[in-house]
Amino acid sequence: MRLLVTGGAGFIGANFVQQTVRERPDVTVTVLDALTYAGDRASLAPCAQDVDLVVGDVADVDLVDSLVAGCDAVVHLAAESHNDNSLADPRPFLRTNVEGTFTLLEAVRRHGRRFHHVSTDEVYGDLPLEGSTRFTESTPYNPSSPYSSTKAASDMLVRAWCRSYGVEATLSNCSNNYGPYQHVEKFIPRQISNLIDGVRPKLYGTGANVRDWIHVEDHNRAVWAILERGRAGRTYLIGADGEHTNREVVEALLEIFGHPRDAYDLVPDRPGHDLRYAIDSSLLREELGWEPTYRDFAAGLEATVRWYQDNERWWRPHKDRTEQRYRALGR
Ligand code: NAD
Ligand code: TDX
Repeated sequence: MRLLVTGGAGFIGANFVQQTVRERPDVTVTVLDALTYAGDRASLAPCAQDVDLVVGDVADVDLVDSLVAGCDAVVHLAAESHNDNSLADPRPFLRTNVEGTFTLLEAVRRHGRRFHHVSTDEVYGDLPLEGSTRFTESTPYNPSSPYSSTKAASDMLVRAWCRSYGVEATLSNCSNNYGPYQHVEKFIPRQISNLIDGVRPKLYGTGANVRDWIHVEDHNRAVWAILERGRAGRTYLIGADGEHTNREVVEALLEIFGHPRDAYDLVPDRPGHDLRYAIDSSLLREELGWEPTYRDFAAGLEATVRWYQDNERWWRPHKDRTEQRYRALGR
């Protein structure tokens, strides 16, 4: 199989490509990535010999057409992915997430290729902090931020291209990922790199918001299960029952570093901050037999801390600029 992976130099994409090269020698991988501030060639270093990296934009019609023509299937991960950035400047989110997905859909329609669209649980909005309701495939869309609204728009395009043009596409909406190669702007790597630098972790608001954490390798195994065995036109929710308040995550990190559990700072909240996400992944488990392998969040977190300690050369070049941006936001 000749696979085109968009966004393959980002966090989830680089893990997906590395895993694919390791576990599936029959698959040839081409990556299309614009290498924005979030993409890093170094994330593909362990498999650089086996992967063709094309530096370019998913909204570039001619480039996308020629790459799609030369592949059997596309896994689409390229996106502007950070909520805080989307609040500061939404424009790139429209271009990459909406126009980029449209450009890919038109190309797979022309060439009759299989398409998998990687999306987020944030398209469903948020859930109350109290209670045990969870998102399912039939929860109505209700996005809150510029980021999640552009992801919701891209999901709608995929659904419409399936129904109206018969494009053979699947969608997945996953909860918060953690693991190696995640940009230091995101919650867990920001706090780990702060702790390595002797800086106290920063919690938005009161730290009571809940996220449903899944290890990036479990997400990527689910994407492969859907690519191989998922039904065209279907949406699958991906989640590993990993709900924790942000405060609990920071306390666990402080414990790993041997600091008092309350050695964090509360900083001004994110505008429109979604309260709680939680995924019901029964469909994926029952229909495709997927199960997470990282069941112990504390152990997964500790392994992630070790990775950041051992790979400072990978994240250090991004740290100062990221913290400058947060300082400007007062966070
Ligand atoms: P990321 O920001 O780490 O990586 C995004 C990649 O896309 C980068 O390599 C970047 O260079 C590339 N890119 C951006 N704009 C591009 C463009 N116009 N053309 C080509 N490449 C471009 O993001 P991530 O966390 O790896 O997320 C990957 C996908 O998974 C996104 O679609 C995101 O919405 C989705 N997702 C992420 C999470 C999460 O917790 N991180 C959870 C669910 C879904
Ligand atoms: O310094 C921080 N302190 C803090 O309390 C940062 C950066 C974040 N937070 C909070 C905000 C969220 O409640 O931590 C939680 C996680 O924040 P992010 O890492 O920014 O993730 P989130 O906004 O939940 O979105 C993530 O999950 C869904 C990804 O960035 C998206 O791409 C994905 O779609």
